[in-house]
Amino acid sequence: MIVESSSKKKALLLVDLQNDFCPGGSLAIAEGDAVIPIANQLQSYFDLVVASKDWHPKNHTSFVDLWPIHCVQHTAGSDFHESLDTARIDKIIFKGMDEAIDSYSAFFDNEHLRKTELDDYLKSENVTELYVMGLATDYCVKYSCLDAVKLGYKVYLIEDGCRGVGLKPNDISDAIEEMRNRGVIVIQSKEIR
Ligand code: VGL
Ligand code: ZN
Repeated sequence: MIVESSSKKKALLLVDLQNDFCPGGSLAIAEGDAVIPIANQLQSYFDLVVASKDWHPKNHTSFVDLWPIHCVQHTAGSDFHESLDTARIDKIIFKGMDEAIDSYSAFFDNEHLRKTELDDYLKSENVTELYVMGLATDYCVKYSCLDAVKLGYKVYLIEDGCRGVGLKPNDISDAIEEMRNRGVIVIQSKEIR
């Protein structure tokens, strides 16, 4: 007998739940900290919990004219939010370390030149379903979800577990629509039990 389904795992990906993206941080996202209790509450429903960290060198290219200085390696701004329960996190994925290339997705840099450990790690753990939440909806969450679909995962976006930057008024709703159009299943945290 082939017991295939029992080996398929579900993972929760917590995207960039770091101080600089929360109120008081240098790239503060409105209500960014409101998703932390959701992250804490959901972790026990998953076989694996993975968290990404935006992890920039201090001379990162994105600080030149795109973003304020944020998530510099080994600074308080790049730490996880203090209320985040980190005890169940199985793996931390660092991204954005190349001075010259930004990395919104937790899987690849923005030029798709380098892969992080995330895909190999999830595949080695037989993860087939990836549930994604975090910061920011219209950047790192979106690109992580789109890459995950391309890499063959069944991808769920936990909508209320995300907050966005919203440089333009429609950016957040457009991001959700784009994810949905590319096969991401949009759900609410209360549907996970
Ligand atoms: C992010 C802008 C710059 C994100 C990271 O985590 O969504 N956004 N760096
Ligand atoms: Zn960044």
